[in-house]
Amino acid sequence: MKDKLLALQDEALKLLEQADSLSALNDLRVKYLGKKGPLTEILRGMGALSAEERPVIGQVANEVRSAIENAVQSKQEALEAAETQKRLMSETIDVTLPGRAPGKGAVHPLNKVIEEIEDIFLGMGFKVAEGPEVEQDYYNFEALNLPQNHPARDMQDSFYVTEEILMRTHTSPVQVRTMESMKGEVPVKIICPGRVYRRDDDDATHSHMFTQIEGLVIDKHIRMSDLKGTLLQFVQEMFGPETRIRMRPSFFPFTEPSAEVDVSCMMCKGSGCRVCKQTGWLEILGSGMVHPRVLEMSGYDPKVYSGFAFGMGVERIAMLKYGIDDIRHFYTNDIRFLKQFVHI
Ligand code: 2U9
Repeated sequence: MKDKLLALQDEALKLLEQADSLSALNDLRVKYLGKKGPLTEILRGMGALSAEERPVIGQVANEVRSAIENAVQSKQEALEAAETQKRLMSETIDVTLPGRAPGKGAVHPLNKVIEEIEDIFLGMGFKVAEGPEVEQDYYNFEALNLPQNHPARDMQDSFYVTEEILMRTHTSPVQVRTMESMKGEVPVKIICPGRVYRRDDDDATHSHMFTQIEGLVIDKHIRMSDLKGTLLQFVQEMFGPETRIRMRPSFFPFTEPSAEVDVSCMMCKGSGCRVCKQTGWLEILGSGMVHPRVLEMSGYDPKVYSGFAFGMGVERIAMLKYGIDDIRHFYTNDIRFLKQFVHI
């Protein structure tokens, strides 16, 4: 029986040595050490042995089992190491290959111009205020001296949501809300950037949605010269120190007196060109002294306080500054258009 066991050991160790994969190794393990294997069978048959033989054979059987188990274990480690080595070899990466750069995003040209305008006014002590795009009729019209049936409401055909709610037609309601929340405190010195909506037919220079920046200053002794000085400072920072402005009388229901503000053409410096239609001037701002009724309605006594206000269309300014010929470029997100403004 001892010889049988030793022969079994020799056979198993030889086959184990030749095993060339983990699955072949597992098959051998099951074959020699499994419940149905020859070793188990021999151990089961030990009951038939004499009392002297049993411990001797038992010990040999255990030694054979250990030898086979050890051989399986070391072969398994060797095969696993070989497999890891093979995988590492096939997975080598070339660290000298140039990397793939991820595409970089950039700020939209319209947002760049908004930020530029905000920075100029922040430098003059203004704060930025924002408000809802879906607005109440009161804040959009009523509080700005545009009562029901006022003819000026026809000037700005609007998108109504209900009879009382509409898409704001200008950012002026933000100023009204700010005045209301300041409860008569001064100074009010804010600019209000944001999207506005008007029922216009879209073309190269008109859009039913566009971006405005409006400003409002209220304090004691605010005069037209404060308005003019503020806007001159703004256009010189925006378009260059040689830029001039001129004011022409105009009308807005919320300002009195009102003025259109022209800037000297930044293309030809005022000598006349295609952009300024040979006039030397470009119309870019509306402005005026806040109407006493507007001050009063939002809690400021017009006998004590006065203020100025102005408004501009951001797309128009961006178009002039960068020579963009169609307002719709700002909204269609054509990557060929947007890429031209990555480095401005
Ligand atoms: C309050 C009081 C007064 C805001 C003003 C303008 C003149 C103006 C236009 C410029 C081009 C709009 O984008 S545009 O079409 N804006 O001409 N806006 S004064 O006046 C206000 C606002 C709020 C409480």
